[in-house]
Parts: sequence; structure tokens; C-alpha cells
Amino acid sequence: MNRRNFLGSSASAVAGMHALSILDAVPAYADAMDQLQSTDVLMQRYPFALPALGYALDAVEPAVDSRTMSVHHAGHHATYVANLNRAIESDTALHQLTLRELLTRLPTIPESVRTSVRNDGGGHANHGQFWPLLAPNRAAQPSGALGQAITRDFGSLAGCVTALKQAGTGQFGSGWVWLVSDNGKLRVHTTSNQDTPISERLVPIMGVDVWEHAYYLKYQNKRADYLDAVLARLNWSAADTRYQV
Ligand code: MN3
Repeated sequence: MNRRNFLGSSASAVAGMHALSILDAVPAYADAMDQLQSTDVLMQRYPFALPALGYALDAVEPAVDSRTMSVHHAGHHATYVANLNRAIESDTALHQLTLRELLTRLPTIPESVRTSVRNDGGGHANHGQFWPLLAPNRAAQPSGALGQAITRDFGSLAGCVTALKQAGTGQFGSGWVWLVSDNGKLRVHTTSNQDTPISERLVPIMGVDVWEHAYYLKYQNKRADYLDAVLARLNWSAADTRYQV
């Protein structure tokens, strides 16, 4: 091994060790995520199941049209669930793990199914937190600890929504825009494809789908208009329950 290769491989090894030590050093993460309700999709184990929408397909009109809602929930989300189940069907050891555990232990998942767990498991987790955010009879503002933290970290709810819209509009290609808690501090975050903040040891408070399938039938290329409409009608009580100080 020449010197350049040696330095390259040892740098990689150090980077890998460093990453592991970071993951190990965030006890607050586990505390916050341990507050999850048993009905949260993150608490499901194999066989995973599509959660009911909980409202009519046209309940979110005009922000989200009923055809998009139908295709998105019964089409896209259901497919992530079916593909995840198929991927780990024969690996009974993985049946012991919750969806949260699968997604926070991605590096230890067998390589043959890791991509499916990441994409299909992430898709199940991400959509599972999205539907309650759109529920009708919504709380138009966050309350309690979340409301105070938004004021502390963004100045106002409007400031937070503006930051979410900016990041969601700027996300290149498919992905999600998130409000996350990073050890109690709120910030806006984006993920590509179906990657989820929990795999990065961040606590997702709320996330909005910016894949084209979430808006293209009604908004075509106008993602900013979709984000305006959806961010204006979020059910913040669904987010309140995810913010634990
Ligand atoms: Mn989607």
C-alpha cells in the first residue's frame, strides 16, 4: 500500500468511527422519540399496515384535491408498505424491530434489504406522519411547548412557515421538507427521496411531501403554490404531540 492509499483508507476509517460516536452521543433523541404513541406508524412491526387516512378524500380540498389524495394514500403509500413487507418477509429477525428501530439502525440492516428498508420503510414512516398533519378540524396554530419553541427559534409562526416554504421550494428533485428538533432546538431540514430525519438522529416534528406525486395533478410544476396551500392548513396539533422538551 502506498502512502496515498494508506492515508485515504485510514481517513475513511476515522470518519466511520467519528460518525458512530456522534450517533451514540445523543441521549436526548431517544428520550424524545420514546414518547411516541403506540398508534404511530413508527411503532409498527412486520407485517406493516397502511394507516387509515382518518378523513374523507375530499376533506382537504381545495389545498389537496381528492384524486391526488386517493392516488397518494391508496397508491403510493400502500405500495411502500407492500414493498417493505415483501422485502423483509423471509428475514424473521427483522420482524422483531419496530419501523423506528429499522430506520435508526440502517447501517446494521442486511445489505440485501437495506435499500428497501431505507426507501419503502422511510416512505411508510414519512407518509404516516403526513396524513394527520392534513386532518380537517385542525388546530391552525401550534400550542404549548411547540408554539413557544417556534417563537424562540423563528421569531414567529409566520417566520417558520416562510422558512419551510423556502426550503421546500429549493429541495432539488423528490424529497421532504421538515421541521425537526435537534436536541430541543427547532430548525428546518430537507431530505431527499424517502430518507427520514430519524435516520439522522433528528426528531421530526412535521414534514411536508414535496415529491411531484403530492401535487402534480393539481399544481403541475408550481410547487410553491402547493406549499402555500398546504402550509396554511396544517393541523398543528399533530405536530404538538411530537415536540417533547
Ligand atoms: Mn408522497
